[in-house]
Amino acid sequence: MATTVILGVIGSDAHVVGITILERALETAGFDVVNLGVQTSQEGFVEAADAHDAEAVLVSSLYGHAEQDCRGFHRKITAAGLDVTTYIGGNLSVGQNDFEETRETFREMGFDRVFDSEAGPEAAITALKRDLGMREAEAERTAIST
Ligand code: B12
Repeated sequence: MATTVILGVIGSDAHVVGITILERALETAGFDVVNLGVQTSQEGFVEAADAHDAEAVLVSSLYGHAEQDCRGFHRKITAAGLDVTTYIGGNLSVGQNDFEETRETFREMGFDRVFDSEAGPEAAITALKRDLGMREAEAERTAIST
């Protein structure tokens, strides 16, 4: 069985191009992707992760309000009894902040990994394979057989 990952853009954010590219790349790499699309609520991510028994939740945010949109997100994940790996990526703050500060902020909020907008799909795929303990061959076999 392929590994299921939930993908979506959080809050009121409507930037769709990034997650479309991520979705295709993740599928090509052998993941089962549930793409929730843009303007997804925290509850939407949590419910989808639960319903699909997902191993990872990938949150995208481009418009600069990620911190506000993600407040309390990990409390909801814990309250739902989920054990999922969480990543966030995109344009996570307004303006030209030092990204290390931004990374620290989102790590403290509970995200396992924080990616800047320079990080393409490959970075997420490599990290997922490492964090979920998947062997590359396993993911490739799945991609070929589906
Ligand atoms: C196109 C665009 C729009 C379009 C969106 C159309 C659509 N439906 O997608 C429109 C015109 C609607 C729009 C609106 C707005 N936008 Co706009 N938009 C852009 C623009 C020019 C390109 C975005 C894009 O498609 N990039 C191409 C994709 C491939 O790249 P990406 O989105 O960065 O995604 C990649 C990575 O970031 C990464 N990634 C993304 N998410 C994740 C998640 C994970 C887990 C991982 C690992 C990686 C990852 O992987 C992706 C694929 O490689 C950017 C500027 C820019 N050059 O980035 C501004 C930009 C994102 N927009 C911006 C703003 C401010 C807005 C508005 C608030 C403007 C306004 N005042 O109305 C609104 C918000 C509306 C809303 N509700 O979302 C700002 C955000 C500023 C900030 N964060 O500090 C930007 C950066 C422009 C700027 N320089 O000011 N926008």
